[in-house]
Amino acid sequence: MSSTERVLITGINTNRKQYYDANSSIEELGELVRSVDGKIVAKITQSLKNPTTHYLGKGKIQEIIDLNKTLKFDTVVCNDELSPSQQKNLEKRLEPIKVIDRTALILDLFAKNAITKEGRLQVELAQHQYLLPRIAGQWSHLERLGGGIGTRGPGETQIETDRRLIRNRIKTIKEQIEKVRKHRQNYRKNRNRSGFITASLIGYTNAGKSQLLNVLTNSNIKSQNKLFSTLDPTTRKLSNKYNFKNNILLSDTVGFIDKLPTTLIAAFRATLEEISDSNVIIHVLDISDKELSNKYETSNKILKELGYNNKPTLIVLNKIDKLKNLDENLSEIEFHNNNTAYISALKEINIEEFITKLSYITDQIRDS
Ligand SMILES: Nc1nc2c(ncn2[C@@H]2O[C@H](COP(=O)(O)OP(=O)(O)OP(=O)(O)O)[C@@H](O)[C@H]2O)c(=O)[nH]1
Ligand SMILES: [Mg+2]
Repeated sequence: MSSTERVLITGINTNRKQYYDANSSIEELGELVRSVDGKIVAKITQSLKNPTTHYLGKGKIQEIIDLNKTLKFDTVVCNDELSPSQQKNLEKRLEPIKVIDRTALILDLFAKNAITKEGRLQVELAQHQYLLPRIAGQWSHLERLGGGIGTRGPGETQIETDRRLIRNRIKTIKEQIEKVRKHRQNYRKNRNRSGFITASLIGYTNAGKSQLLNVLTNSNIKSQNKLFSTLDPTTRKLSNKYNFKNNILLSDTVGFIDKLPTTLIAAFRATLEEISDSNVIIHVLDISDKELSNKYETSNKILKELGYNNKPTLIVLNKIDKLKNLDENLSEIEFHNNNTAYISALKEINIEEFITKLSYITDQIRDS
């Protein structure tokens, strides 16, 4: 997405039990659009029991077409992953406006932020896997030439050729990622042999994981008010100034989000294994976020899906500098005092207390 791209964001409220209410979810979609530098010009939501064959209802689609006459947007972004046919149907109605779904937007953001070769490979894999079932739609112009005898042949052949090329590319990328993965595994084995305890910083995107890593390890990783700033894992030794008894390595890695595309989780396995091999999980949360408890639940759900939910965990409630009092935002969640630290990574408040609580956990690991 380019910085001049004008975007209408849209979503449906299905009234089913969801981690987010529709409004917060659409606001987050807005954050995703801003993170790829798109300019939001309008927002439209609809209450529907289920998405239609066009994702939105007829009336809403007409509303969008009418709105476009004055607002002139280039792109409509939908807040769910569209099925290939929903995507095609909606595109046909809205032509020439481009239609993209939440998954494609997240993939775009990942592509923008991937720096290392490993990161790029993983994003490319996820992109191809997303594209494969959707490739037919891209040849729909041939169908519109009239369809039937004569047009079907070349179109189908081209689709098959495209699919074969994508499948080949997927195979090559998977082999390359597997090499990186083996290399990482060996590296971690050596590290564990040399007696390090390892801790992974995990949590919702934008919670302050990288900021905390920077403070604790005296580093300078990019930390910014955009979603998915970090894609590639970074591992550093805890700074000496903390006088920590145990040798500890901290890893920062990719953040979580509601409705995280499954293609991305699968593609980022090599990166996420950094978490699976660590002894401790440091779950970072933004205490000032009004969606705190939903985001906590979402992150826990993803951890569980990945199978990393039974590790010793320290909960970090970050950004306390933004609150007037500590109880302000905690009504819905109960945290155990022993494994919870209230800090500000940015203002470096209560870092010592955090270190004490982390020592408590690492001592137990050492002694077990
Ligand atoms: N006020 C305040 N802002 C903070 C604090 N910690 C981090 N931030 C800000 O929150 C934003 C996100 O911080 P990051 O460290 O990039 O967050 P992250 O969890 O690494 O995010 P991703 O890499 O995108 O998953 C940045 O603008 C930080 O400056 C804090 O303690 N207080
Ligand atoms: Mg980060």
